[in-house]
Amino acid sequence: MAEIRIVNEGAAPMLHLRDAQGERPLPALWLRARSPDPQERDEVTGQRLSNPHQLPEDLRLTGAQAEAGRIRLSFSDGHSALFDPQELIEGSVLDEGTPAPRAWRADLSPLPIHQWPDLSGDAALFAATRDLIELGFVLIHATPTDPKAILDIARRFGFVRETNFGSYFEVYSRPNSNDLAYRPVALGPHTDNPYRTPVPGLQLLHCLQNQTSGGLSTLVDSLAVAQQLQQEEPEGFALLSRIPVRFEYRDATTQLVAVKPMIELDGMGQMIGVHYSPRLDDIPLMSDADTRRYHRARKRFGQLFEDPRYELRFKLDPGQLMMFDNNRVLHGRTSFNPAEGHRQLQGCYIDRDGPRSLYRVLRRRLAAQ
Ligand SMILES: O=C(O)CCC(=O)C(=O)O
Repeated sequence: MAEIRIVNEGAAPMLHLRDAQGERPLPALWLRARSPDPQERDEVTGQRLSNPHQLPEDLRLTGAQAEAGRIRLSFSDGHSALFDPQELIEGSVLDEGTPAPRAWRADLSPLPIHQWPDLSGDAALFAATRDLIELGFVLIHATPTDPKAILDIARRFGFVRETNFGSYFEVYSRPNSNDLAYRPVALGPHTDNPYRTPVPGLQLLHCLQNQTSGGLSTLVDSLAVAQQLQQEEPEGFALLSRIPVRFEYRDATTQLVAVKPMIELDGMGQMIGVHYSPRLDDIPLMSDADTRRYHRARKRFGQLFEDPRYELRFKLDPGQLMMFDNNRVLHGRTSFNPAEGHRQLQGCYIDRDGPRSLYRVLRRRLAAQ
């Protein structure tokens, strides 16, 4: 359990944080920038009214006293305010306030299936957003199969991201279409639209008709696959997260190009996501030896993505929808025979931050009840 302690070392008062990492002093500049004083923060938005870079570099704490569960801090620039120790503890972690991802494989059980009629209630919607954030996908059953219902479902979770394909797109087999997704061929595991900046955050695929025996949907968690790759071949993982690749899409009216590594890491080396679409990527010109090294790494990555130990495979029936984090969970489908009957899906994208915002709002609302 973390705590804040006032420590008086000689004349210079200090505030210490003690948590799982040990005990350490809280810097005066860090504290002063967090001042909750109404002169410093707008009371409605909580946003800061001044620029912290204008604080003097030699700022010091000149006073620290406990006052009815809070702490009055005074600073060498003359500022003084009451601080809530709990807020300081919470602010000591740069946490997004959402659950950590849970990597999964083919044996994931139970599947995160939610019923559309239930999702008008806060508790069920909260459970669905939590699954979406932790597992990177949810399945929603009992949805209406009328065209454009997908937009209502998308809007329950966030804001629809319109693209050159429109606010939603149709996935059914048609000759001479502008994407292989619109032919009856199998689609290996991939992320959508790596050629965009930013890449669409979440994808919804909604089944309106499926009279074929093939066309099974597949999902693979790149987090589990990347963990395995990093363990087996740390150099291969490093190459895929360092070497940029060129992704391109073009048709008569659009030409989209983005250059980025297949594995995207944040500043702290944690995986943000993957961009993986072997029908769209071009690797850079490198030496023969580096090309072979890169080839080995991407080959192993691809083998793991296609390894049945990582893949969920199921049939989407009419009224069923899958929603997944397009930067984390790869999707695909098996081939199908259009002569067996119709297979019609609709797809759309929403930004990745929508369900995360919804999760925080619902958590607040449910806690207040
Ligand atoms: O037809 C499907 O089930 C999936 C289509 C697909 O992968 C896509 O539109 O990106």
